[in-house]
Amino acid sequence: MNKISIIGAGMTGSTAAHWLAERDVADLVLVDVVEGMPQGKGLDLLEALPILNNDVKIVGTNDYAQTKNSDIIIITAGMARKPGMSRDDLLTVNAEIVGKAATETLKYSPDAIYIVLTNPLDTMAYLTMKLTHLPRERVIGQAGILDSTRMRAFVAMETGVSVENVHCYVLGGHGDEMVPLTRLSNIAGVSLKDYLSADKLEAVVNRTRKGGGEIVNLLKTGSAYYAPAASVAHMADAILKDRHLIVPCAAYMDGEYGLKDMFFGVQVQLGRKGMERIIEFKLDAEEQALLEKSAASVKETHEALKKLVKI
Ligand code: TXD
Repeated sequence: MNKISIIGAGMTGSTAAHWLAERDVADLVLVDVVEGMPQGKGLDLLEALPILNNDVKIVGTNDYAQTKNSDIIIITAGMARKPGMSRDDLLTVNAEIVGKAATETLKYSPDAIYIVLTNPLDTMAYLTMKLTHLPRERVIGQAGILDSTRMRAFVAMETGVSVENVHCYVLGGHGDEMVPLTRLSNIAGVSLKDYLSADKLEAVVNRTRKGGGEIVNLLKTGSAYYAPAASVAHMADAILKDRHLIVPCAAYMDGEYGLKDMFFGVQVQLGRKGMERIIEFKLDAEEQALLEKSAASVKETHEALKKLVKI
């Protein structure tokens, strides 16, 4: 059986375990610093499995040794955003937590593929790759699937069309400057630009960009976790089943779209080796300019990190 270890058994980590247990693809280990909590959540989830007719093993622990020989390490450890807090405010505190999670797990699972969720996402994925010295195929950030599924949900709500017919692509950094590609996004092959009025399209784009904040403001304590966790489960499933699935994820840029030495949301193909390749869209000048603006803001956070940590 495959093995996935999830570091951080908070809302997103434990919900990812829930979605993954339902998919029946791997044994699961939940790791957290809080004593008893990952054990309790793991046991609770395990006790649900007879109802699902599912024999995966689920363990909660405070001990990294239990993550030994994981195929995938998912990092969700860290602080969530509070109302009024930007993702970048989280940088200092989360860099320390993610750095430890990455280096500790690598000792026990030198062959694992890393999926990072902790915010600021692009920069935490960058930190993970720099600290572990893994090739870029094996460190991926989760953000684009989430931003795109949110956009798909909003378009489906707006048009009354099935979500199955709605295909949306959100590239760029996981922040307010993310780039929902309205020309390339489509409903059953018809560009959103042709399907929706300019006003409605703008409203969908704005709501997508602020999708995380909308949930934060409603919840008041903590941030979104159902859709983020479903997104990471989708990635892990595609990797373990070697599906060669093309989805937007944060990947290490080595010249794509003219960007270098940074993590950024692009279309990637996921398979058993991790990030198998990056697929570049042919962007028009306006789209490329938006992407570059988003890249500049991600780079700024990367630079802030480099002042804090020697990488
Ligand atoms: O799409 C995305 N990338 C995101 C990212 C979507 C949702 C959440 N996103 C980010 O993930 C969020 O901004 C945070 O940075 C993390 C975790 O969010 P979550 O909502 O799950 O926060 P919780 O519920 O507070 O859980 C965090 C857990 C909590 O149980 C802590 O005890 C634990 O992390 N934690 C640690 N675990 C292991 N090791 C260490 N050092 C540690 N420190 C805290």
